[in-house]
Amino acid sequence: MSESDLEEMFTLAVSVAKEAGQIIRDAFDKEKEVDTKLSAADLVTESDQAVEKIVNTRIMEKFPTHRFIGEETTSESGEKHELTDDPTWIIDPIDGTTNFVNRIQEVSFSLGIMVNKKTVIGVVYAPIKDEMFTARLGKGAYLNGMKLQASKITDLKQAVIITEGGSSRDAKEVEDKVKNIHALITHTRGIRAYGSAAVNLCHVAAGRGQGYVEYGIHIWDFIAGALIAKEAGAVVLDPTGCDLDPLRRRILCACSPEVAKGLSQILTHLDMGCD
Ligand code: LIP
Repeated sequence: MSESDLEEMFTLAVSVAKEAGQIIRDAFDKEKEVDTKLSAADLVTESDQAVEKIVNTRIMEKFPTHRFIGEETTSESGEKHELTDDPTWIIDPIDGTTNFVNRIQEVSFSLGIMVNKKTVIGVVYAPIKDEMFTARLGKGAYLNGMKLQASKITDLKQAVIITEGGSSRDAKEVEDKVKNIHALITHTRGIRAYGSAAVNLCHVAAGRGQGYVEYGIHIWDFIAGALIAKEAGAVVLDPTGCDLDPLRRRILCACSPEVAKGLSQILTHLDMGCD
C-alpha cells in the first residue's frame, strides 16, 4: 500500500468521523428509540444504525474492494470475524451508546483501518467535546492537531486506572470483574470509568490517567484507540502481558511497561472467547 493510498484513506477516515459526529451531535439532546441486544445493558439506537450505514456507504463508494467490519452489521448477522490481509475498515458508530442514551458526554465514533492485520490508521472523534484523536502507524498521535504524549509514571501506586463493568451480566464474569476492581482500588491511586473504550484509550494517550483495562469488549471498540495510545507512547497488550490479539475481546493499556506489568500481575484474567 503506497503512502498516497494511505493519505487518501486517512483523509476519508477524518471526513466520515466529522459526518458521524454531526449525526451524533444532532441526536444527542433528543429522545431516542432504544433497543437491547445481548443483555439489557447492551444498547443500540437509530443513530448507531444511521451512522454505520452512512459510513459504510462512503467507504464503499471510494474503496469498493476494501473490507468492512461494523458493530451494528455484526450484531445483526451474528457472524464471526476473520481478519485477512486486505485493507479492513473497522468501525463503532457510537462507542458509549449507554452514555449517548443518558446524555453523558463521553461518546465517540471510532474507526480503525488494518492492512496486513496491522492497524495503520486510528480515528476517534468525541463530537460533544469536539475532540478529534488521530494516529497513523509510525507517525504519532494527535488531538485536534496537537501531538499527544502519554504520562511518564512508572509506579502503579501513583497511577489512575480506567476500567469498566461492561455489558455482560453473567454471574461469574461480574464476580471476576469485581475482584479486579478490588485489586485496582488496593494497588493504585484511583479508578475511573468513562463508558467508552475508545475514549478511555484516548484519555491514556492524552496523559489523562495512566492505564486502562477491560474484558468483554470487541475489536471495533478498541482498535482505533489502541493505535492512538501506542503512537502516544503507551503500551497496549493482552491483559496477561502477551501481544494483543484484536479478536480476543480484552485489552490492557498503560503509560509505561512498568505500570503494564504491575497491572497484569494484580488482575484476574477473564477468558472472553473470540469475536
Ligand atoms: C461500550 C464499550 C465500553 C463497555 C460497554 C460497551 P458500545 O461499547 O466501549 O467500554 O464497557 O459495555 O461495550 O456498546 O457503547 O459501542
